Amino acid sequence: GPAGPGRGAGFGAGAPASVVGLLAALEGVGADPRRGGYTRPGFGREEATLHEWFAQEARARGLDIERDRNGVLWAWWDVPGGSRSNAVATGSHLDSVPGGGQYDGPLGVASALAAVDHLRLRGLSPSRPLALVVFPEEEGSRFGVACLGSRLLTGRLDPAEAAGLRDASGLTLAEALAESGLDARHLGRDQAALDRVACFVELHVEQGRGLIDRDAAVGLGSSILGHGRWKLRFTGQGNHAGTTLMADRRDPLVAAAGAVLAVRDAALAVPEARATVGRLQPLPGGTNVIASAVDLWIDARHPDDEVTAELLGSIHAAARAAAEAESCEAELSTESVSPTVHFGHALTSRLVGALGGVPVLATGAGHDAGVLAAEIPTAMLFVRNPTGISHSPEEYAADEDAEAGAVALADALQELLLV
Ligand code: HGY
Ligand code: MN
Ligand code: MN
Ligand code: MN
Repeated sequence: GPAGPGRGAGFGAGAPASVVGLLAALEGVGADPRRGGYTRPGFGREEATLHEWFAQEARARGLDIERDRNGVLWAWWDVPGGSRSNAVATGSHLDSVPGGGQYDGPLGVASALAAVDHLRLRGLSPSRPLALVVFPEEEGSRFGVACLGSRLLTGRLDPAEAAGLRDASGLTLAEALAESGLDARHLGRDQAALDRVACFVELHVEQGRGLIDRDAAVGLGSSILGHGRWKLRFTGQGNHAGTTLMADRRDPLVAAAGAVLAVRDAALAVPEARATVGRLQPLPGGTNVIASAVDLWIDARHPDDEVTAELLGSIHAAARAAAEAESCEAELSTESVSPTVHFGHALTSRLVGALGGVPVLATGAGHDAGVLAAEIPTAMLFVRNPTGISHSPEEYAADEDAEAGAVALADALQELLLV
């Protein structure tokens, strides 16, 4: 059978690794001196460093590491002499948004490693295998598609289209994969990988105030808010800032400014809707240059996917009007859309029991668990974030809550592994 507890970071002999100790090992990787926080784009060299850290911690626990054709990492605690089927899986991601927090993603991965230590110390000998899973590029910060790794694994994205996705520097996904020894021609739905897994649990730092309001350290997820991303490109006439009279201008940045306010107003008009422009890129971006084009990206979310579609309709109409007012053009394209997900009641209610009755709450953030939910019974565990802030260096989980989360994950996995 697998070796005893490994020698992971923050790890005394015979004690489970502390989640905080494991996270400390990632400290500094992708640290962002300009904005604070961490910038850890998916795929490519940066994420390979993070995945190598995970592989070392997994091997230190005697887990058998494999990387599938889409770059998803699987670390197996096999049943001695058993096959890799009917497995319980748990995990999350290690990439981040630009200037992101320390917990979004890594907390789920570190807690999975610590949960293995807890289960070993409890003397658990599972009757079915456990797989720790790390999904690449969950944030879609590099290639624009949210949950890119889990979408590729489940075939939710055409592999040829994916291979051609480019990051801001022009690097294609195919080139990024090649940097870490993967071949883009093998991308695509991996039925064999999916067939081995019977259920999936993702632990994640809460990215809202639900657990603060309930005064609870840990909770389970009920649903994931549907969300999508669209790109708006405004084109006008690039020109000289000094020689071009105001009346002679076709300034796409002025049109884009109108669109940003229209996005906010459209969401305000629809109860429960959220819409954000967090990224706007004037081209060429010179102080004394009237932009020739402007790209901006919209993140819009609503519990009802049809309402989200209508919301985008009104945003598109407003963008065209803003463009017309400046004699510019506007073009909208879809980057990725994720429908609202309601987690299966059976698995979640079983875990509510196993955890002694924790709150069950909705999340407004997307997760790989949301993509997998279309394939297998899936549940989410949330750990309190006393700031309620995420996708920001201010994202936080208190040490004792992080450790409580790992214990809760161990309890959930024990419940599932012993049948
Ligand atoms: O964008 C999201 O909702 C997730 O944090 N990736
Ligand atoms: Mn995130
Ligand atoms: Mn996340
Ligand atoms: Mn000049």
